[in-house]
Amino acid sequence: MIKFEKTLRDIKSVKIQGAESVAKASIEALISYFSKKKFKKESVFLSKFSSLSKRLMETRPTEPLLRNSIRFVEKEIGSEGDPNEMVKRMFGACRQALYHYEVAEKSIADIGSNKIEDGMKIFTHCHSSSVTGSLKRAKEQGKKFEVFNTETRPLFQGRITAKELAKAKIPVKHFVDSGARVALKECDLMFIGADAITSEGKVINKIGSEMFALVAEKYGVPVYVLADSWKFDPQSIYGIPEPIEKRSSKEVWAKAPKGVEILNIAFERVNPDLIAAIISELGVYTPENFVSEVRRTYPWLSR
Ligand code: RUB
Repeated sequence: MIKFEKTLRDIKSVKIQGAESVAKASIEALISYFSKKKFKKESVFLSKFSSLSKRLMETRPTEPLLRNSIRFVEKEIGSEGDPNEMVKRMFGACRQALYHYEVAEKSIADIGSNKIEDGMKIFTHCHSSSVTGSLKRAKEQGKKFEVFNTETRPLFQGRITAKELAKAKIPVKHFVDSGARVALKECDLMFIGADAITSEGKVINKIGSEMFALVAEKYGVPVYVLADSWKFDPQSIYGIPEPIEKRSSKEVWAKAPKGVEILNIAFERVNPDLIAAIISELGVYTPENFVSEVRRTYPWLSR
């Protein structure tokens, strides 16, 4: 119970951040919550599973990877049977989801690193484990390149990226967010992560992502989105917009004067026209082809 509540708190406060880490921590929290529980009635188990899942999904609204992972586990649990068999099926499905993240992470790192060549400068924004994974893989392959990254106000996730890269001995130049044009015009590639990908191929990622993609277009810098394919948002097929998380104004300005309204919008949509390709565990695809490929590979995601 304690681990479950702590995970909720850490996700809400963005101590656990990035779509992959949020989904992984949520699945681990479910495993931990149910690990020593026995149920006499299936309805009691199902209602507990559903209320805990709902609380996890509400922590970060812009996270289809988390929602899809929970749907995957729900599908495997089924709706009837011996409650303790259902719990076993839940554990099995949670382990499969964790395995999926591991395989996806490795494949994205391998494929993403193939885009990096000696002497390149790569721009990135915020902190994406999919992006840092590819950069670290390229470094392991002995490639010599440099990363330009943003600090990512207001929560400075860019510092997590910069620290991680420095630790991996990858040269990194850190810019204030408004220095992104100056940084991008020197770069050969832009790598960003994704929180959600819609049926129209729009990518939702940290606020600033489309602005930087527009700058990248001006300088002919191709934009690659590195993302686990389970970030596809099936609700978008039915025209339901992906919710865009708004966070507390206090993160931007703790004691703002009266009369100043602060809009702390956490994410934004990136137009598919600005994206060279989406790199997922399925391969390198244009946003349009990515959507066909993910729906073909995981039919349950669209149901
Ligand atoms: C993080 C962010 C990341 C994506 C992808 O925002 O926008 O680019 O989540 O990350 P926040 P990953 O810090 O608000 O969660 O590739 O690790 O899934």
